[in-house]
Amino acid sequence: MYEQVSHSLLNDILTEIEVEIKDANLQYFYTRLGANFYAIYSLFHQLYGRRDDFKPQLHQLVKVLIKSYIARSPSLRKLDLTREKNHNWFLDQQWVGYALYCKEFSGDLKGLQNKLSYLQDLGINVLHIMPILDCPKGKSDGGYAVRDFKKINNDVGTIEDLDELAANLKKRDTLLVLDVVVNHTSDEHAWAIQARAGDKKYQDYYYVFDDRSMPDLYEETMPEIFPENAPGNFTWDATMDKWVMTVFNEYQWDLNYQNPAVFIEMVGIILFWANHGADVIRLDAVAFLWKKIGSTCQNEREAHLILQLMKDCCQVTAPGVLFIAEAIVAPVEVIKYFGEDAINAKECEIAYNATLMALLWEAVATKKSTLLNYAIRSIPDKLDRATWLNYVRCHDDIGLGFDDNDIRLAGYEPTLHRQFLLNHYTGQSPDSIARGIAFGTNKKNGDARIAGSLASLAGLETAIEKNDLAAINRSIDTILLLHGFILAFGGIPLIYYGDAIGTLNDQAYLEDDYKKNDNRWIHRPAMNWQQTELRAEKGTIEQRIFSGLKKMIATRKEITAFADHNNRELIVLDNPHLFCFVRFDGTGRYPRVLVICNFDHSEQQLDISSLRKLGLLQHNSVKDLFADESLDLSASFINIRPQGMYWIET
Ligand code: OTU
Repeated sequence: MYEQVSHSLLNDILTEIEVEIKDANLQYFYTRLGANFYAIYSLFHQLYGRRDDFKPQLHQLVKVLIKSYIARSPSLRKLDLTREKNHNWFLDQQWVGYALYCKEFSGDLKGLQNKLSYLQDLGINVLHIMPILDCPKGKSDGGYAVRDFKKINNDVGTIEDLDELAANLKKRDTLLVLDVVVNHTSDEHAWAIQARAGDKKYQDYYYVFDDRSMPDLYEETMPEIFPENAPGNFTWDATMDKWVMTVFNEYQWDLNYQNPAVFIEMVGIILFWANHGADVIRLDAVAFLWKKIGSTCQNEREAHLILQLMKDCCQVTAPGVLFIAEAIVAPVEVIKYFGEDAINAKECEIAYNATLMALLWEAVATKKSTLLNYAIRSIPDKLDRATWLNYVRCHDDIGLGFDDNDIRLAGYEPTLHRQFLLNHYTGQSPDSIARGIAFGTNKKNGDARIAGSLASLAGLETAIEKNDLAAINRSIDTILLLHGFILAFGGIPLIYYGDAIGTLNDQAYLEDDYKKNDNRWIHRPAMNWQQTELRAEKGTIEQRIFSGLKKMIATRKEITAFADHNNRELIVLDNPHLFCFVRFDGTGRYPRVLVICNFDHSEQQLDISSLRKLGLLQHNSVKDLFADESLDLSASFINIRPQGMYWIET
């Protein structure tokens, strides 16, 4: 949009900057800057307009955008243009993700290159390497306490190693996902060190207070994120002689986005990694970006303005790069991280679907899809140009953050039901063989979350110990069912490292002084490469899971109806153990696919007539793409296998 005030300011800024910049090839940059500048100006003004230094700060921001564009390689600039032409490219069903810790997976970045064939064998083409930036040893929160945002951790390599890896991935048409931990820094970051030394400029990068009066006000309404390990949201710094806001661990200092300098620094860092080949940037803990007294300091409107502004800036310099919002919050809130609309108020193209993840575990525990059915309906429709990151496990805990109303609608009492799930997954109920542990128990309100590897939560560890073949089979079926679900539901499926070979809980963290206080390390083991070899040995657990998953992935990529275009319709069946939805292709050219899952351990009957009334399953023989076999529909019902998954062409 053209608007005089912002445009004439832009002209002033560019006239000054052009004196310094001789790059002639800025045509695409200028058209994008022109297109987005009014939005950038307005958002920056809403956030920082009252400050005396508003203009010089905006000037600095534009300079960062230009400089980052000049540093952007011709091949990445070309990729930006290609993606501009095909802007829905990431909604395609071909994308399948994998998240890993570099050190645990492959030792280092060089080693990771040797493991790409393993990932390709599985069908992976989106690789999320969890934070690899410089962190203090022992005070790293698994990489989420960054000391230097532009330096790779010595343990895993150098920036040249990353560049090489990024180039290798590009050749393989695999997307690279990197983290930018936008909400906080390590207390050993240069900014924190200068703040501690008394530098006012850098104290303003954080939330720093002389005494408890402000912290106490904040604490009245702020929940605790790590109540066991890091109670409270403020930490006393003896050197600085001040309190500093630390929502996560006490060594993770929250950045203060009320200071535009912080915003500009972080935009520079996002663009730095975009220029090192990241196709997608995962923005950590975005719900926390703005703190306000009297609120939970999560999901504040300004947090959204910051993300919109980050997106607008990134689109000027590196428009091909996508953002993932890591916001583990209620569905009505998480949906807002896509932005209000895809053109004027866009934020992140991708968001973690934590609600779906937790609901899937609920369905496994209850063997029913009742809550899943209610709660999925309360996840509002996403924007057209946005997609979910669907996952079963990740490096974090599982929070039981369902909506109380949905739990009640499903016929359960919320507190009791959460307790049931917690008991189930921590192996405390007699009929559960799941083996997780409670994470983040909050003694004040009784809340707790769940840690544990997918396979152990699915009962595999106990089943193997008991040498119970039937239970082993059920666990494998659970693992495949959960993955089948995220591959078919719509969105980018994200597989967690180790899960494709049924990796169990790892107790090694208890021997490590740096890890033993954070039991999420139980599901962050070193990848066992010997075990991966077993995937080639027929009949092994590893082979059954890996080949099952590999086949599902290959099949997903063939099914155009699995691309994510809001092309899903849920179908409610009478049978509470079954979950059913239809995926269709917007063009109507391709067959629809009816997805049916059975969460129960026994066979269930599906009445065909109810589906026929909906215009589905009209023929007497249909193809199940999942098992690659025909299904006979001449009877009035189909028998649905225990924990079975069907992708039926209809
Ligand atoms: C994220 O986590 C990371 O994924 C964690 O590994 C980090 O410890 C944390 O940020 C701090 O950097 O902030 O928006 O329930 O889901 O801490 C959600 C715990 C987060 C995590 C939560 C999450």
